[in-house]
Amino acid sequence: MEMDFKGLSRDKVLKLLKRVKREDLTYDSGKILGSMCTSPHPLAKEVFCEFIESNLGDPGLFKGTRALEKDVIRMIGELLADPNVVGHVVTGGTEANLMAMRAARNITGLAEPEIIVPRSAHFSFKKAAEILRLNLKEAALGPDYRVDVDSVVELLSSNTVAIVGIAGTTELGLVDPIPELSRLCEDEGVYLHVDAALGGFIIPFLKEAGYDLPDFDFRLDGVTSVTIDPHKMGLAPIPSGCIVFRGQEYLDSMSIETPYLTEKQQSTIVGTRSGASAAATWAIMKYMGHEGYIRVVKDSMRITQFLARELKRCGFELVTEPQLNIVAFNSPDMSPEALAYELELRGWSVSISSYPPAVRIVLMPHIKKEHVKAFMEDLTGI
Ligand code: 0PR
Repeated sequence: MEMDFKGLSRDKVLKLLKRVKREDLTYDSGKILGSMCTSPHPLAKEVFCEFIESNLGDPGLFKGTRALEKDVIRMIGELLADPNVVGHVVTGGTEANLMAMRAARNITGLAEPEIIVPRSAHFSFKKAAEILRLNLKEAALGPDYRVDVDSVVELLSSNTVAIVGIAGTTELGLVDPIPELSRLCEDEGVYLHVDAALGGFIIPFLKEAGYDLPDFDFRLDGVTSVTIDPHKMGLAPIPSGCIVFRGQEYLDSMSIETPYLTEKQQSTIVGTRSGASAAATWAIMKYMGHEGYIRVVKDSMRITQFLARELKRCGFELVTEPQLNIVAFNSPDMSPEALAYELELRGWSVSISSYPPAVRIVLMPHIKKEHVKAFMEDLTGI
């Protein structure tokens, strides 16, 4: 559609949009089974609109919002066992991982920097490697699809600027052996970044609820930085990711002078950036409290276990027992692609994992038991 010379009426614009929006899937329908995002909480949406004009790229103009961002980072730090962390509310896990790799590279200042990431790492590390000119080395996974620490040791060299561990892998939702990686990084004096984009708003609350999960955060002395995304299980609106570092020197290592702005240094990749996300994230964290998030993650795990049990009962094979809220499975007589295609014809949007190939279901809070039952009916029908 071209832009008209004379503007349309408000009603006309909204009517046109309504028609287009019908083509979008909605989380409420329960049909989105392959997404790590979900409907933001209504309070978070309200606060987001309230702060819509706030720009954290020029924080001196928005001192209130800047204070909210600092509060969010402190709350995230407390969740990750170090309230003194420094960091920012950024656009999501990709920008957070990019900032971590940039800090690791800058602080070591090596001429031919290399990073070691698990084979299961999110593709944002490939973007980081390309943009920052890092040599990316992929560590093998063990038979349990978690990173094989021996393989990390083999790849380690005098050019290594960072090792990455994942707390909640994108495809299978598994937690790497972060305590072992932390010991290794302490011994070798190497930067350890933990990508907890998914797991960061899940693992601490499941642990509080009594689940047995490994440490992945600043309790471990070797951990230097953590990515954690409120716009996944944190129920915040997109875009909201957080990057936190153990000390100010990491932010300083990548700060750029911004002479004519109200704050003279900037470490984020993005310049003009949403203050609305920081405010909405603040609001939802204060509103939910530990108790609220514990309820959300326990509910998601209950639905995850229900789906896993149903799949096994109906003869499907799970790739692994789910550790967080992702179930990956295969049918004994159909490829994941063929199955995903048949499911799509019935309105279900699932995704397919690459290693190993399987149908992958992410059980976010918009997926209720009745959706899983309806899904199982269609699946067994196929
Ligand atoms: N780290 C991990 C472990 C991730 O899983 C993801 C995203 C990122 C980093 C990057 O985060 P941003 O996408 O916020 O930059 N994982 C999901 C994925 O790629 C993102 C996603 C969300 C995909 C919703 C689809 C979707 O509908 O699968």
